[in-house]
Amino acid sequence: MSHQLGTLEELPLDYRNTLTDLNLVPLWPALRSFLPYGRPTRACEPMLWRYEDVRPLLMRAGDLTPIEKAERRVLILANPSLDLATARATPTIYLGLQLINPGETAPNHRHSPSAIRFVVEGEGGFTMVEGERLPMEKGDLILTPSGLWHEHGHTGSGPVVWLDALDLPLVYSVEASYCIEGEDQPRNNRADSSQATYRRSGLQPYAALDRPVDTYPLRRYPWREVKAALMDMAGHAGPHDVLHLAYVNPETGRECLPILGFSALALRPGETYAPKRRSASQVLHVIEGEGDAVIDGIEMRWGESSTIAVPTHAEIQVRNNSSTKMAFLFVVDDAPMQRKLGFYEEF
Ligand code: 1HN
Repeated sequence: MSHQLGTLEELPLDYRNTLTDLNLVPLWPALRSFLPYGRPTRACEPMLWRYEDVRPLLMRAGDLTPIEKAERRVLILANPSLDLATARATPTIYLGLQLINPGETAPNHRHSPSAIRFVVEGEGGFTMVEGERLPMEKGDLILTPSGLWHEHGHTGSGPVVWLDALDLPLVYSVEASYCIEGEDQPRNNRADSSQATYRRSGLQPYAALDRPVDTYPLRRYPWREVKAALMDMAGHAGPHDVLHLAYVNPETGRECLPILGFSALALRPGETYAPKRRSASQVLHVIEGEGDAVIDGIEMRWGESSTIAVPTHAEIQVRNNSSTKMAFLFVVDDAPMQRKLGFYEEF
């Protein structure tokens, strides 16, 4: 039963002062705010960034700041409800839009947070991860897991932009975030594993059966393949089936990174996606299409390359406004962490 709990002010001042002197705090005045009934207290509010607002400023950063002075030329998508300086889109998810111009390189390093890149525009960009060259085409998902060397380059023409998502807020909050710089990685001209050894789902190199599971066997998920899989699914699904595919480790069938999870969602013309409330916080990034969303009562209009932050436990409705075209969204969430820790829920 919900009793009215005692407040700090009810306690004698000398008692409170003695507690403070001894670094002690009474729980009961704060208990309800630590454990509110039914739903968590959330500082995080829904937030939308439109690419047409960010792009000119990112291009200007390209003129203002040479890559050598930036290492990573990024504008962070910071949710103002979470304090801009803490670089969070949601409590666990860092987001940034990164620009690399032709001929530029972002030097080799590795760090404790895990990152992904989701390509927004341009051709000729690539990320090297532990010697594997991963080409970047619009919509491709590239993994740079915790502890793995990674550097970026651009051998094409015109700007290349991608969305970075990192579990940095979580790793930083447990005071475990750090980085090591390294020499350039040796170049090899082999095709990456998305084109060679892990080309089709359900198949893996035979030799992999006799060695321990590879934590990160596939580090690039080409959008061409993901889109084809969603369209094949649409062709066989009932009209009310949700077209939602998870990016997984092909050897385990489970999420491809430990903390953040990634998935792709297709909305048919006119379709509204109104999933159950989830305990995970999320980010929705528009790959193609346009529409509206209502997130915890906040209405927003999204278009190509818009990015939306969704708090934990949010009520969400996302609608494809086109009567003729499909819309495609890339989803980042912290459900893998919550599942591992045993508190992931849908309501
Ligand atoms: C990082 O390593 C990259 O490698 C981008 O491109 C953004 C933000 C915070 C910490 C590390 C990159 C990052 C980052």
